[in-house]
Amino acid sequence: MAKGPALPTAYNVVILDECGSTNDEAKRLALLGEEETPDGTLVWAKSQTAGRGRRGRIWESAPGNLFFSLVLRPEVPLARAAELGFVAALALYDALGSTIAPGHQAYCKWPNDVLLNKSKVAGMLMETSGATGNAPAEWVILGIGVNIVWAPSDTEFPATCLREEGIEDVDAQLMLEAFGRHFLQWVQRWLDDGFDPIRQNWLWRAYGKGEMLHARVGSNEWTGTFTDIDETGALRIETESGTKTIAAGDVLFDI
Ligand code: BT5
Repeated sequence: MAKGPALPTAYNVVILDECGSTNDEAKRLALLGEEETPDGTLVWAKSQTAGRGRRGRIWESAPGNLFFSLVLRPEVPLARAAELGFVAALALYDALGSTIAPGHQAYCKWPNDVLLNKSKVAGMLMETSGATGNAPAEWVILGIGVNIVWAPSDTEFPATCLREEGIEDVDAQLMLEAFGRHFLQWVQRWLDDGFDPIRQNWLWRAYGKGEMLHARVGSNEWTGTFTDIDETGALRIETESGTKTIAAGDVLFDI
């Protein structure tokens, strides 16, 4: 039998040879309830045939890349669930830093992408159960894709993979193991000290701080200087007509 990933026991790992979307599989399991699918259930698929991005977009998924979804059951109001995206982005950043040789530059890009040498190497899709207000989330699913061996060439924001950057000795399993370790550390920091240290650490690794960006929300677009993220993780930009705070959207840079 092939050896599974060496992940801390906090994870309950489900390995699939193939699935449509690991987020859909994780959601199906989450709905079975906490006993069957506890906090920390991690669905890893070796290949994914219907990978999804945010807002119904497609996540192009080639075998050899990493696709997994974590089922989390944090005891925080649903409104704070978005903070977990920043926690996971820090873990991904550190997973890259701890597996690849020096000489590459990683960044966090708002809201939850991770860049390698200025191109998108990882994306994240977070989905939550429907409760609102101060009720705790029933479940939060964090779906993560990391391009290891292949990246699309026709994306609006440039994409890359480890192989394209000349990194040959890191595969999907090694990246998953590194993520698993770092995520536990960052989650603990979040549980102990709240969002502020996460926010500050994320900002320190952020792509394009102090630069002009274009933020798109539906059919609206704002241009301004990226100055900050607020205490909820919303993007802050300085536009000609003042400060604009954007809770969800897409950003493009001129740099
Ligand atoms: C994301 O969406 O970046 C979220 C990606 C989440 C993928 C994981 S894989 C495991 C889990 N199961 C799933 O079904 N999904 C999650 P967004 O920010 O909306 O970016 C999507 C856009 O990125 C697309 O419209 C393309 O322009 C571009 N794109 C598509 N595939 C890509 C890839 N492999 N690498 C880089 N960019 C890609």
